[in-house]
Amino acid sequence: MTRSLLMFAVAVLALFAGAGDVLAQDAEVRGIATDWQWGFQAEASPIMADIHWFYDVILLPMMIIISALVAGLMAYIFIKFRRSANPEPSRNTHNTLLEVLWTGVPILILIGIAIPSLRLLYFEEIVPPQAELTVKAVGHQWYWSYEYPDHGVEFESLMVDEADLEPGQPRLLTTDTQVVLPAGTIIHFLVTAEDVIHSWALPAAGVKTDAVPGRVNDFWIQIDEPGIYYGQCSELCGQLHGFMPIMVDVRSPADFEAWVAEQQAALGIVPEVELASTDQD
Ligand SMILES: [Cu+2]
Repeated sequence: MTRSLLMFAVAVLALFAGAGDVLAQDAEVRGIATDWQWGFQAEASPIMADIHWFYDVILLPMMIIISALVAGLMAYIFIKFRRSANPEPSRNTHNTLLEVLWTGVPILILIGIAIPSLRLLYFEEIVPPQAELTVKAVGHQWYWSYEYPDHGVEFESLMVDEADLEPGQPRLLTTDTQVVLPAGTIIHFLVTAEDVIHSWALPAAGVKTDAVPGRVNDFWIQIDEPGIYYGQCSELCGQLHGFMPIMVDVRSPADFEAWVAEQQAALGIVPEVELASTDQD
């Protein structure tokens, strides 16, 4: 008996070890939904870490307790006060203590949710002053374009058709150019739209912001691990709404600088640093 239990444990461990190998091979893709996924994508930013905490520690336990309490009370009532066991029903219509309790307790529960919820909203909303880089996303029917005003870089990002995908590239999520961001850096992200309302969303980073024509919304994002993160337009924006994905490529700061230089060279932009040194000569 003990031996078969041991064998079972070893088999389960081997299964997990095997799953670990698969994950290790795909380590560069971090922000994507997986088969049989429960709950949120793994957190990739301080904001998503706080969202996880709010859900796992505050909301989910409360929901479980309330659901169990209500289900338990109903089961108790069904059994205790069924017609055969309780042929003469009570004529009571008021009970002051009970009424104060069932008003007061939900108010306390809501306050208990509101305090951490507002704290989280402020944390998401207020862009830290240490933001080192500004990136602007513009929604179009039906693709995104990006601008890096600090570097003069801008480009469009269109979905890759299913027929043109390379092995390992997910369908409906892969784009021809990627939003390249430096890892571990606080980035001020601006979002707007050219035609109709879109929404720029990246689940692993816990950000989703409407892109509204004539208005600039903003948020902050900080992703610590280099890798590929996927998102989608999250506002019904027309016929091809489902075909304007977001693909973010997070690289080390040095690789990001190299990418910027590459883009600037392709666009024929002289980097500001060089201009400054020419001025000094
Ligand atoms: Cu859209």
